[in-house]
Amino acid sequence: MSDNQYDEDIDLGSLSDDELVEQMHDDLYDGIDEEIAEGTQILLDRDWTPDRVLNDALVSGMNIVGIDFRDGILFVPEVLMAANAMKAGMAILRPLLAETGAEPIGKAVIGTVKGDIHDIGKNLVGMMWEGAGFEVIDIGINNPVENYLSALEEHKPDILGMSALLTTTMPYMKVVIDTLIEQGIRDDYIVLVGGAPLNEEFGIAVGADAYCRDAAVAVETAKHMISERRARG
Ligand code: B1M
Repeated sequence: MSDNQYDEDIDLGSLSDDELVEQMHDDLYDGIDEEIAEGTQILLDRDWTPDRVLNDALVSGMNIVGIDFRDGILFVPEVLMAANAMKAGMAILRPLLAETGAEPIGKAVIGTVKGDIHDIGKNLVGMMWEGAGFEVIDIGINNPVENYLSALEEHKPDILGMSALLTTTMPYMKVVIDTLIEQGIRDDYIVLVGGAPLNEEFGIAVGADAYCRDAAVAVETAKHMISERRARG
């Protein structure tokens, strides 16, 4: 999106607020983590509140990345770099946000199912959720149902996310959801599933609330389902 040769000469501190935010959107898109960290600090030094920096400079920039990822303009390596740049800004904001009591928009537990060690897609979904303002607890790979249950018990999230990349491991999602049903806690959570071999019919068949084709859809779906659930009371 931006011209890196030109960017090298930019003194971020000399930009107006609007120009700096626009530059940070470009830096997120280009995955330049040092500039995101510097821009974040400059906005804070200009008395921006942490949640304004998060929403106006970082989350809105990440939305642009998410849209271009969904539309096939950006690919996984670029999105991982953008997510890492986002994390550089988040690392500065996280303690300040906690201090000011700004609430995350929701909480999510995510993990790859038992027998499956693929984690790139799961990590991307977790990062994009974080970028959208969710608190994310990533329980890693190769998770038996007991791991999901203990993470749900401990963290009490709004959302349970499961990832599977193998046709041999994706049926395990049903084992997890059936166990939630048996324990009478299925409706306490929004269950979202994803991974390359899955599809919408599979999501319905295993009893998930939704199948998410990619990380951008996972963000849209999580936001939409949380606000629907809260509106219902
Ligand atoms: Co594996 N592997 N692999 N592999 N691997 C696949 C999945 C495979 C399709 C390759 C192939 O044969 N063409 C194939 C599966 C075939 C099948 O089941 N039908 C396969 C196989 C067979 C295997 C092994 C069995 C190989 C072997 O050992 N003989 C083995 C299994 C290991 C195991 O898990 N037990 C294996 C191992 C590995 C590596 C370790 C080498 C490595 C994983 C490294 C890692 O993850 N750290 C690996 C890789 C890299 C792949 C491919 C090439 C790439 C996967 C990937 O990261 N994609 C993959 C081929 C492919 O998919 N093209 C392949 C990028 C990632 C961003 O996309 O994960 O789809 P994806 O995530 C997307 C969406 O799916 C969605 O959003 C993400 C971002 O947009 N999404 C979610 C994912 N999870 C979500 C969760 C959500 C929501 C959305 O929750 C709400």
